[in-house]
Order: sequence, then structure tokens, then C-alpha cells
Amino acid sequence: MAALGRHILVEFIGCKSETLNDVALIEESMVKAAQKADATVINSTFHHFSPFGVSGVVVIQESHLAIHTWPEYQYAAVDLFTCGEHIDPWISFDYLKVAFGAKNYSALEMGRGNLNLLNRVDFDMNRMANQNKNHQNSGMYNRNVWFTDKDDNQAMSLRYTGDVLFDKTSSYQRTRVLDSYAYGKMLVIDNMVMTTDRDEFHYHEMISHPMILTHGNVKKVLVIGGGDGGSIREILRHDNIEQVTMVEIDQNVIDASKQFLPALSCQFNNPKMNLIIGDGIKYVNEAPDKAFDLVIVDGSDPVGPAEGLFSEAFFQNCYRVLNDKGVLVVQGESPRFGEHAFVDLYHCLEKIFGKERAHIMLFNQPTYPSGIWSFHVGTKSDLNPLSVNQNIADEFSAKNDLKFYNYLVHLGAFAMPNYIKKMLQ
Ligand code: SPD
Repeated sequence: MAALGRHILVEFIGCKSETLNDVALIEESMVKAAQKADATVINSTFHHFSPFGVSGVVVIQESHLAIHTWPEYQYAAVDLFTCGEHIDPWISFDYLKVAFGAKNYSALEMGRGNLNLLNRVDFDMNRMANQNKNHQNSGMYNRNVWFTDKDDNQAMSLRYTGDVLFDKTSSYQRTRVLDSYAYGKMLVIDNMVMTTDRDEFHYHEMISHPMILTHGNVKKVLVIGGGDGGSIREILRHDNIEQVTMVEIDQNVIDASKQFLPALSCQFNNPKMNLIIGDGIKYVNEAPDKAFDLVIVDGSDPVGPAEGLFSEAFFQNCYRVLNDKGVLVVQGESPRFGEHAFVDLYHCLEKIFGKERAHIMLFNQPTYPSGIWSFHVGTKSDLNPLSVNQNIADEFSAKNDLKFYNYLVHLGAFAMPNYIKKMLQ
């Protein structure tokens, strides 16, 4: 029977009760089930009932997957609805059967939109879009598609066009570029916002200028990660710099940025660049002692391939490869969104560099969950981040037409609110 969509009504019986009451696990399984079938996930929303049970839906480009669970009966009712030739909803079915530990099941497939019963009419999207292009609020073509970066309790969402401009999965991670309405092109790795066209300058100016200007004579730099190119763009504004070695684990990140974030990826061909596609942890392990003035860790969050970038062994090696006046700057997570990683990192650098030589910069980053983010700093000498020269900092800012960094922003970044001071004690 030729039909527009395939709808499988599933009964999963004898599932594990705990699984059917775990809203995060169910959402993750449903999203994975969609991805396994090669569907494009647009959004998901899940809800836990009191005292137990979960309801939720995953909206996919090709329709939706929905569920309601009754843990007390070890039962889940699932709808798998897909349109289009290339998606097989039975792949999602097979995945969920295992994920929920179903001892028994029944499933009924229906063709939806039987083509023997339907007549096609002349519905020309392009013509109608042209007619409506001045009616921004008509809502007709404004798809309401959101990307959400979240943990179990907090989230940051950005509305985007629904188009995925770049989508590649390496053995390390999935890299995407989405087109957001408020912040332009957005680089996403494994469901976390890495950077966006319109607020990237907060992050990239702050990861580089405060400590380069404080040091005053940085020549050799090592950047771990940073494949979007934003950090090297800022680092290379400093005339003293002789060489920047960048070790990025995933070529896909560089490719995505070169294709869709040209304002960030504009310095990869700079003759001072030594770009290595490889494992930054291994590189630092093997690098000679005292080889760099500055090491910048522009990594992702401490999950997946970036987890090792938050380990003590890695920072011990960073310390070793810095020369006697060397400085380490590390992407330090958020005191609000990643409190444990934030605190642990501070204590780790405090242990390696010494109490007086571990510092934190705070800055706002609108597109990261909670909006507040940090860089952690370790200095091998008694370099005081507040000793930066005001004229030099402000002249550098003005000459380069910087959008975020200036002398007072520099000073303010090192000021810790009292609740964060307490957190760090
Ligand atoms: N949650 C985002 C953590 C920051 C990751 N690094 C971003 C790379 C920008 N160059």
C-alpha cells in the first residue's frame, strides 16, 4: 500500500520499572532511537509524572517518536511515526526494545495517508513564500525549531532555521553547524554550543589577550583544541608572537569552521601557524620541557574526547612544557552550569602552580548555559594578572578594534563574586 507515512504502534511489556521512570534515560533512548534510524532530530521534550511515569516526544524532520510509560505495570506505549523513503521506524523499535529491557512486545504498523484515498493539489511553496515574504509574522514559513544545550536541570535554547548546514560524525564526536536567528551560525559539538558568529568574540578575546598582555613578551604558543580558529585569530594579533602550534583532534571542526564561520577561521594559513591534527594530550605528553611561553587549552566540556583535558596528569605536563615565565590558560567551565568541573579545575591548578599562581577570569557568554563562563590561569612565575599596563591594554584594544576586551574588562574579569570565592574555599 502506498502511503505518506509509516506509523508503528508499539506495546513494550515486562520492561524494567526503574528504566521506565527515568526521564533522562528515556529521553536519551528515544533520541538515540531516532538517530539510529537516520532521522534528523529537531527537538525533544519529556516530562516526569508524579508519583511515576514519563511522557515525551522527539520531533524529527521526518515526523515524531512519542512515548508514555507506566513503570508500575512495567509497560510503555510507544508511537513511531516516520515519513519518507529512507527512514525505517523498525530500526528505532529494535533499539528501544533493548534499551527498555522489554521481555515482550507487540507492534502494529499502519500506513498513514493512503495514496488511494488522497488527491494531490497544486500547493507551490515557492510561489506562496514569495507572496508572503513581507509578512514576517504570518508564521507560515517560520519553523519553530530550537536547539537546546542542557544538563539534567538547566538549559540554554536558541531558535534556528531548522536547516543543518554541516553534520559530520568522527570517531570522537558529532560536529554540526546550525543557523540560529539571534546569534547567526552556531558550531555545535555533541549537543553543546561551542561558538556562534555573534558572541564568539567574548570567549576568544578573553582566552587570549588578558594573559598575553600581562606577560608582555609571548613568542611561542601552544593551543590545544580551538579548531574553529577563533583563538588563533586573536593570538595572532600580537606582533611578538613567532609561532603558534595548534593541536586539534578533529579535522571536522576545522572543516566546519572554514566552510561556515569564515570570520573565525581566517588565520589557518598564517605562516606563523603550525597546525597538527592529533591528540593534544599525547602531544603535550611528548613535547620537550620549557618549550612554550603560553599554553592555551581551548577544549570542549569535560565529556567525551575532552575529558582528559581536565585531568591532573595533563596539567602536570602543561606545566612542564612551559618555560620559567610561562602561562597556562584553560577553558574553565561555568560556576553555575558546571560547578564541580569549575571548582576541581581551580584546585588542580592551585596544586600544580601554587596558591598564589592560580587565577580565574569570569566573563559572560550569552550562548552558553547559565551565561557565565570562566578561564583558569596558572602562572609559573609571580606574574600578577592585575599588573597589566593600562595604556598598552587600551591601545591594543583600540588598534585592533576589539569588541570585548579593554583594560577595565581585564581587571574586572579577575574579580570574584563572594559566592564564587566561597565555592572555591
Ligand atoms: N560549553 C562550551 C565550552 C567551551 C568550549 N570551547 C569552545 C571553543 C571555542 N573556540
